[in-house]
This record gives sequence, structure tokens and C-alpha cells, in this order.
Amino acid sequence: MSKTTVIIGIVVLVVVIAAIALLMGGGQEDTTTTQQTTQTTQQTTQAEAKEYKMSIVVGPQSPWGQAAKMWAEEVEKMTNGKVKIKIYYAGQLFAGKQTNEFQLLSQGVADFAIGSTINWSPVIKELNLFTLPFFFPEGTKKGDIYRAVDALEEGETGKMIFKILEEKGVIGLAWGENGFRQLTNWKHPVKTPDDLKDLKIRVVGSPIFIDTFKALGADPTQMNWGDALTAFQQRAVDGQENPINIVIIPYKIYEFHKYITVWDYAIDPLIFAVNKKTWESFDEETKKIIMEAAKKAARWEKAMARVGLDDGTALKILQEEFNYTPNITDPIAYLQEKGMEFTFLTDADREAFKERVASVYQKWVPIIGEDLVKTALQDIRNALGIEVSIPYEFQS
Ligand code: X2X
Repeated sequence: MSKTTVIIGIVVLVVVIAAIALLMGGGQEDTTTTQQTTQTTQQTTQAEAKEYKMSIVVGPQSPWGQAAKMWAEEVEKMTNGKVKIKIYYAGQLFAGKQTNEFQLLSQGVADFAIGSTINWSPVIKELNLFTLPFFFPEGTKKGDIYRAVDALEEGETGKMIFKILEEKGVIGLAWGENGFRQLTNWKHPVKTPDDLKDLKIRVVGSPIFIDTFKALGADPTQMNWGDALTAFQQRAVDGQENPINIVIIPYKIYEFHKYITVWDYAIDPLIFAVNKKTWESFDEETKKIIMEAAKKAARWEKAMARVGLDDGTALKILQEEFNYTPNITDPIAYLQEKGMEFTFLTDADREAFKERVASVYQKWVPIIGEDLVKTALQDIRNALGIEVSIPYEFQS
């Protein structure tokens, strides 16, 4: 070994020891400085092109998920890439627990969401209005029940609800639709309340569902959507309830359940919404773009929820306004081809179910608020000229 080699060896050793010492303590200040620099750089980049988060409970196979994409893409395009929105499908932002979505949105963990009123109803009690069982009347002609829903959303009721959301830090921009929820099961047809007796039904984690299905004589069990398909497949439950176009078809529920009852017992509107602080951070022009894009995507999505189930209005909207014809325009025939057996309820059949749920009205109308329920009845009266009777006596 030459003298030079030894000297080089010592120098290397000293450098290594110094480096270790630096890492173990002496260098802490330097590391912090580096972290701070990185953070500042990140903040600057974010300010230039901030990426916003949008929460969706279902996946992109549903028109509900597709509307999210439509909304986000339109906003990005119209703002020239200034507002980028990343979509978190299938409940990724709240680890599957769908009733947490509203809190995450109001806290700004999510900036945007297309939320189901059911999933938000444990926090916003007024949203249980839509799940009062058999509240919406079929009316006298096909499509009336949808006109009743629109009347509420576009009328006083909708205004009151958006005001309540705003007080909780969320701005509602447009109404979409999951749809009227229909019952499916693998065991047998359901036409009367007695047919529910031996059925274990998966319901969402919103308490009014447990009350309703108990009142109807079924055995309800709460489950997140993320766990539901496995439960259907393994027959851990016998049935479930969800809308035809937005959930039953995209999630191929016909692979698990043969029987479907079209009973229109509850509507599940979707709300295109934004966190209030995020909203206020936008300039007027950007707000206008986001609002218009929400309205457009919601109009498409709502028509998708109704196509083939209403009086033909939805298909007309899709074709005339969006130049779009969906693959399935007759969802009932489609599900029949897949082997499903349909039971349609008459008004009299629905009444028999409605009589069983008086206790649900006794408990839930005061929680929802008598004023809001009265306003909803008034909105329906204005639109359809129908007096809806509910199994409840108003106190005030
Ligand atoms: O969980 C459900 O049933 C679903 C997908 O319809 C909702 O998110 C309310």
C-alpha cells in the first residue's frame, strides 16, 4: 500500500464520518431548510395549476360516474386548464364509508362531489325528505312522478335545501338523479308487504332505511356499497334496493337477483356540489363556468337516470340536446332479457305498503321539519294539481 493510498483512505474515512454525523444530528437544520424549500416550490406550482378533488360513491361504469367526468372535463376545457379536477371514484376519498362524504366535502377534503342525498342525510336531516316512503305520487299519467320530483327541486323546497347546505359549508349547483329505488331479491316476487317477511335486505347506512324496512316487516341490514356486491354474490343478504339505470344495470344486479319490484318507494336525487371555501376562491368568470358545466352534466345525467322509465322526455333530451342515444333505451326489456322477472305495483298495491309505514312518518317528519315537508307538498300540488296525503298529522 503506497503512502498516497493511505492518505486517500483517511480522507474518505473522515468525509464518511462527517457525513454520518451530519445525518444523525448536526445536519437537522439543513434538512429542515431543504424541506421548507421543497414545500414552497410545491405551493407555488399548486397555485399555478391547483388540482381539485371530486368525490363519487360509484364507479365510471355508471352514468353517475360518467357525469363526473363530463363535468370535470368541461371545467378544465373552459378554464384553459386552470381548474383541474381529479375524480376519486368508488368512495376512494372516504375509504368506502359513504355517509362520511358530506363531512369531507364541507371540510374541504373533497372540493367537489356529486353526492346522493341519501349518503348526506345522516348529516343533513332535511334530505331524508326524499326517502319518506311512498311520498311521491304516481299521478295520473306516465312521467308525473318525475314532474313531482322536478317541481320540488326547482321550487321552494330545492331553494330551502340549498340554503341549508350552504350554512354547512357546501354550495349546491345542480340536481342530478340516482333515481327511484326499486327492490330486487333472489328468492321470490314481492307484491305485498307480507312478501317481505323472509327477506334480509341490504340498505344504505342511513337510519330512515332501517326504520322503513322494519316497519314493512323485512330484515334490513346496513352495508356500504363497496361491500354490497360480494354480499349479494354470497347471498349474505337476499335483496337490496337501488335505481334501475344508474345502479342495477351498470352493476349487473341481474346476475344475483331474479326478482324486481317497481314500487318507486323513494327517490334519490344527486347534488352537484362544491365546498364553500373552494367556491369563494374562484373569480366570477370561473364560477360561471363551473356552474354551467354542472348544470349541463346534471341535465344529461338526470335524463340517463330516467330514459325508458318516464314518458319519453328523457330520451328526447338526450337526443335533441346532446345528440346522444344511449345503448339501452328500454331498460325494462333489457333486464327481462337478462332473466329478471318484474312486478309492477298499482296505486292500490302501493297504498298497502304506505299504510305500514305510518311510524316512519311519525318519527321522521319532525326530524326533517314540518315546514319543509309542507313546502314539498305545496310544490307537488302546484306542479300536478294533486293533493298528496301522508300518514302524518301536522302539529303546527
Ligand atoms: O349505496 C347505494 O345504494 C347507492 C349506490 O345507491 C348510494 O350511494 C346511495
